[in-house]
Amino acid sequence: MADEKRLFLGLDSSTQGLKCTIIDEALNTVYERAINFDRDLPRFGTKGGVQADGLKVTSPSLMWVAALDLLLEQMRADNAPLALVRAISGSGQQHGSVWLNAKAEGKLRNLQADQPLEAQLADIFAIADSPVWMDSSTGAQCAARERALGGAQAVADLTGSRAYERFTGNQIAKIYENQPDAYAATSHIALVSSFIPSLLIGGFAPIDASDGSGMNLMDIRRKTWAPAALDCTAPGLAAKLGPIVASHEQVGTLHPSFSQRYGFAADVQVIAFSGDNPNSLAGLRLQDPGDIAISLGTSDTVFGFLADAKPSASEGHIFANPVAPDAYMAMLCYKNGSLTREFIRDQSAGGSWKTYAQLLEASPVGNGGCIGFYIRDPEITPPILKTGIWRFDGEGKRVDRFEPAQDCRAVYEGQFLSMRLHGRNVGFKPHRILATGGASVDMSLIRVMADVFGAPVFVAEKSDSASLGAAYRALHGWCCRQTGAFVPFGEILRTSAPFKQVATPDAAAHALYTAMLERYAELEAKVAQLRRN
Ligand code: XUL
Repeated sequence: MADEKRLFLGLDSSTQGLKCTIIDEALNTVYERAINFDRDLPRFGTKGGVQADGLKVTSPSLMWVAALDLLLEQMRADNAPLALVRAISGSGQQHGSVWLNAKAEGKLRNLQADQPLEAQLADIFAIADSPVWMDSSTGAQCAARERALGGAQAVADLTGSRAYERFTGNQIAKIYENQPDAYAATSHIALVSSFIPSLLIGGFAPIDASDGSGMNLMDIRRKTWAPAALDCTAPGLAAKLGPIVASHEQVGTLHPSFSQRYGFAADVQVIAFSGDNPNSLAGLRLQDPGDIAISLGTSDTVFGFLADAKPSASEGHIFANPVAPDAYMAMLCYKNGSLTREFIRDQSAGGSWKTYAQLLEASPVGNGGCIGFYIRDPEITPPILKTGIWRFDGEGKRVDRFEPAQDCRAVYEGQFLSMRLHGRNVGFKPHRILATGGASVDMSLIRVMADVFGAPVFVAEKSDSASLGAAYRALHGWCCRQTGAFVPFGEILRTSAPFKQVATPDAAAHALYTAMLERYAELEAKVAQLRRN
């Protein structure tokens, strides 16, 4: 058995679906499969994987259980090499919370191989719908918790971020206030990233430090729950949250029912799962503070490796680093990502990306000074709750309309100018950008990215860095376990192929964007003011 192939499985539970990637020790992908919640599990009635009701956005918790059943069935039907999997890790959409009742622990422990998980676990939830990261309904709790903890900067210094609506501590405070009975009936609060491994190990898996950083509850330097943050949230919270572990740690062994039902080996290690953005940092192999990644998806995120943490009350997040326990990562998150780009494509380019690219090509770099803010969903960076479109001409005068080409260019340029502006404030000094996510195949978008930042852009061969990063982390955690000591993540990556460069910045275009940046900042501040109206 010693020379038998060893495989590592990464699962990615994103907003829209569940995906798996299996790699070998040389980091080759040997199997992939994905399911989409809306398409493959229509009985849960989600749109984009969620149920939205104004500022409140949730997903049915049981849908994630059903998704795991379905994905595993499909893997079995494909004859995926499950028997060779040595370790599993995973990604979850960040911040979402799963509320488990008193029955949950026993039901998880006693999982049976002859039934799907969904049939066994339908009644383990104290709250059926999990608040997810798109929820912005906790403004009152954010304000109250910031007051209790000494202000926004104090919360950022303690937890890595000021209080954000989607961060789990604020969500928990809201549930405690509005549904005290449900709170009392909750034995355990999991993140999406600790819930999926809980299903796998048949018990409550701990939260990892990197995803734990997205809760406004963890002391970002000590990587333990911050007592003051717990105290101003809800009573008895520490017991409901359980411990925090480093991201490379093993959280348990795969429950025997999975071996019986799907043919996994008997001793598969389950390594702590983490958030999708931390896993993307692993999947994109960011190890140098000059590297940043821009992930273009439903939400756009910008993140990079940082040696030290300088949390800011005005923008961005500092998380514990998922592959280097003493380091950090910084991240900016935008809610108006692909859906907003698609909205302008539909409005101004007849629904065609090809027409969009032609319109972009035909319009001048810098858009003749026209700048637009397209807030289709309440924005996170900078915080703008009031949705709307604000267009300014070259003189800074607000106008009602742009030409279609101006709208197309204004969306792309505005998104990257914002990332450059706010990225500078969290300490990014990019020499190299890795683009990832669905929209990273759009070369006209990538061109604008390279020119705005004045840095070359690379793409990973595969655009799903969260799932791949989870598989890398399964291998990493397994290696740490095998050697009995922390193994630097770079050693795991030694055999990885270099990323492909897809854009070189144009110096003249970059100079133009640099000149435009301060005007962009002023207009953005003006638009952000409207939040108070
Ligand atoms: C990050 C965030 C989103 C989700 C998307 O803070 O809220 O990027 O992680 O899954």
